[in-house]
Amino acid sequence: MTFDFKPLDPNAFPAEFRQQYYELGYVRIPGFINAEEVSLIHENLERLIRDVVPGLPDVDVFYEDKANKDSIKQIIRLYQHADFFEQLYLRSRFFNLSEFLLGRLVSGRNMQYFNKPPGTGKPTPPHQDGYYSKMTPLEGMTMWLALEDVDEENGCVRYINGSHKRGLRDHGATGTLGFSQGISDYSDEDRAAEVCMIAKPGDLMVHNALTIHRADGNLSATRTRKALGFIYYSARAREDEEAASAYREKLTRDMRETGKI
Ligand SMILES: O=C(O)CCC(=O)C(=O)O
Repeated sequence: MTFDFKPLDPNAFPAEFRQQYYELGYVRIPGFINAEEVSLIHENLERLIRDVVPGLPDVDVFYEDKANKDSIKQIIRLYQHADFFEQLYLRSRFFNLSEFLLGRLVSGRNMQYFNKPPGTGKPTPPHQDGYYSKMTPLEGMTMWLALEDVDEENGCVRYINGSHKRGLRDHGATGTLGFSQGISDYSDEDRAAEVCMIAKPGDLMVHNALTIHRADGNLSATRTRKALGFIYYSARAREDEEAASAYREKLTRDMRETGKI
């Protein structure tokens, strides 16, 4: 079994994808990859977790409980740890879709594995990815690929329609490993406006870097909640290197001091 990495012709994507992305701040694409491709991703993840993850630095893999190696919640820079994921990220129809949606040349910024282990998977605080990125202009997106059934019980991603049109909100410290900053004044009104992205394996959600989103913890005692995140920015966007490296250093220091990594 192989993954058909061949990028699709951008003209093969329907115009509605772009329209939804611009209007709502996200587009939901059921069945973006098929069941065989999902299985292949699972196989490659299992191999990576078995063979590569034990040797990764503590800033590239986060655990809900660092004493329990089965409690992985995030693997950062996935594409740097295995050729399969590099290809999936940078030479595939995911990359191609990002250029179609942005209408510009893009470059990859990060690819991550997200899990919420059963019972212990913590909530993802409300945030805007653009706050973390320190990029200008903020022409970016995250693709969130469900690798399992995702619903209210195991922590679906919740978006606020149109929130990408209202700029960056204030963020403050959350104490959550992997999502250290969250919207400080998240209100009942915000909660009432959320839309839960129930998903099946292979479904893709693509959100704008300004779209407000969050997820609950995993309340299930048995089900995991595995997903991949693909982050792309326009090729002309630049990182404020000073701000980004000060932010990363502080983050790493805080995570070490609080025993999270
Ligand atoms: O997986 C999650 O709970 C949240 C992921 C997320 O915030 C993102 O992909 O930007």
